[in-house]
Amino acid sequence: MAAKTDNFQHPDYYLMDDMLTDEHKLIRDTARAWVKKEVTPIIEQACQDAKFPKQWIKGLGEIGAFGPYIPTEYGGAGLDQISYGLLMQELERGDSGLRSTASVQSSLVMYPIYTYGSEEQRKKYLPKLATGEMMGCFGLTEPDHGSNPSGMLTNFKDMGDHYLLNGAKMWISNAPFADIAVVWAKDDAGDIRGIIVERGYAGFTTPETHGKWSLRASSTGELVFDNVKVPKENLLPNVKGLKGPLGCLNSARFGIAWGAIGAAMDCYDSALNYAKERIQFGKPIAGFQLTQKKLAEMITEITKAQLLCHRLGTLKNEHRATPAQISMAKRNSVNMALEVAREARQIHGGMGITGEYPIMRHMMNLESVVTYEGTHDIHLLITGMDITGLNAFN
Ligand code: TGC
Ligand code: FAD
Repeated sequence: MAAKTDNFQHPDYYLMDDMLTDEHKLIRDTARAWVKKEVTPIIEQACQDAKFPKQWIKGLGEIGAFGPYIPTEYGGAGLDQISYGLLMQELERGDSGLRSTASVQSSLVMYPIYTYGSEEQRKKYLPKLATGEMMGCFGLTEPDHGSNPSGMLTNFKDMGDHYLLNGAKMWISNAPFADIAVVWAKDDAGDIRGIIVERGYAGFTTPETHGKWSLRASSTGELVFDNVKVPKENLLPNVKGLKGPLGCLNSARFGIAWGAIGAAMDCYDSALNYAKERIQFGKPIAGFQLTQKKLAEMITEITKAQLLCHRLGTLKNEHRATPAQISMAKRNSVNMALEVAREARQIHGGMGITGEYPIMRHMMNLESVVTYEGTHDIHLLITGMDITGLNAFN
C-alpha cells in the first residue's frame, strides 16, 4: 500500500485554540507532527496486517505520551490534564489502537503504580514505563465478568513468603508484548487488590487474541495465571476494593473522551475535503443540501464535544471532576465519533470502505472504544444513578 501525505487540519469552529496555553499548543502540535511522520504512512498496512508497529513505542515515550501527568521525578512529563487530553486526541486522530497503547500505559499501569504503589514500586517501574523501555497492561476483565468486575474469580493466596495467583483475564490491550501486568484479583478475604505480575514468572502466559475486525493495530490478549508465584512486594499496598481499578478507569475514560474527538476530527476533515472535490451531477457534492446537512451536523457535534471535554479538563485540573461527569464525556464523545464516522463513510461513497481514506478504520476501531472502559449503556446507567440516586445495574 502506497504511503500517503497527511494534510489533516483540525476543525476549530469555536476558536478553542484561544483557550489553550502556548504549552498546550506545543504539546499538541508536536504529537500531531509525530503522528503525521510516523503513523499515517504505515497505519493502513499495520491494520491490514493486524500488527502493532513496535517502533512507535520509543516515539510515544519521546513525545510524553506515557504518563503525561505523572510527576517528572518519576520520569513522567508533569503536565496538566488538558495536555493529557490533547495528546490522546492527536494519537487517536492517527488511530484508536495507538491511543489505546498510550492510555493503558499511562492511566492503567503508571497511574495505579503511582497512586496506589509503594515508593519502591514507583522508583522501580515508573521511569522505565515513561520511556517505553518497559511496557505494561491492565487486567480487570474476565471471560465471565466484563461490565460487572466485582464478580471476578481471579484470586491469590498468601503462602507465607509469596502469593499464589490463579485465574484468567481476557481482552487485555498490550498483553501479548507487555513486560508487566497490573492485575486485579481477590485476596484470601475476598477483597479486590492490585498486584504486579512480571513476564517470565512461571505459570504466567499471554496468548494473543486473533481475528479482530476492530483495533487491528493494537495487540490484544489474555492473561492466564496457573499457580503463579508472585513476590509479596508486588502487591499495591495503598488500595483495597473495586474503587482501585475504577479509579484508574476515571483517568483512562477521560483520555478516551478526548481521544474519540480526534477520530471524529479526522473523519470530518476527510469528508469535507472529499465533498469539495468529488463532482457528481456537474457540481461538487458539498453543494448538495443533504451533504451539507451531514457536514454541518458533524461539526456541530464535534464542537459540542470539544467544549465538554475542555470544561472537564479544567474540572479535573482542579480535582473537581466526578466519575459520573467523566462517564458522560466518554459516552458522548465515542457515540458522537461513531456517528460522525458513519456519516463520513456515506459522503465518501464507495471510496469510504477502502483504505485510501481513514474512515472505515476509525469506524471499526470505535466499535471497540464504545464497549471498552465501560459500555455505552453502562455509562448511561452511571449517569442515571448519579441524577436519580437509584441503582439500575442490578
Ligand atoms: P459499586 O458498588 O458501584 O462501587 C464499588 C466501589 O467502587 C467505588 N466506585 C468508584 N471509585 C472510583 N471511581 C469510580 N468511577 C467508581 N465507581 C464506583 C464505589 O464508591 C465503591 O466504593 P466503596 O468504597 O464503597 O467500596 O460497584 P458495582 O459492582 O455496582 O459496579 C459499578 C459499575 C458497573 C459502574 C462498574 O463496575 C463499571 O464501571 N463497570 C464497567 C467495567 C469497565 O469499565 N471495565 C473496563 C475494563 S479496562 C478496559 O476496558 C481497558 S481498555 C483500554 C484501552 O485499550 O484503551
Ligand atoms: P458484557 O458485560 O457481557 O456486556 C454485554 C452487553 O450487555 C453490553 O451491551 C452491556 O452494555 C450490556 N449490559 C451489561 N450489564 C448490563 C446492565 N446491568 N444493564 C444493561 N445492560 C447491561 N479489559 C481490561 O481489563 N483491560 C484491557 O486492557 C481491555 N482492553 C480491551 C480491548 C478491546 C479491543 C476490547 C474489545 C475490550 C477490552 N477490555 C479490556 C474489556 C472491556 O472493558 C469489556 O469488553 C467491557 O467492559 C464489556 O464487557 P463484556 O465484553 O464482557 O460485555
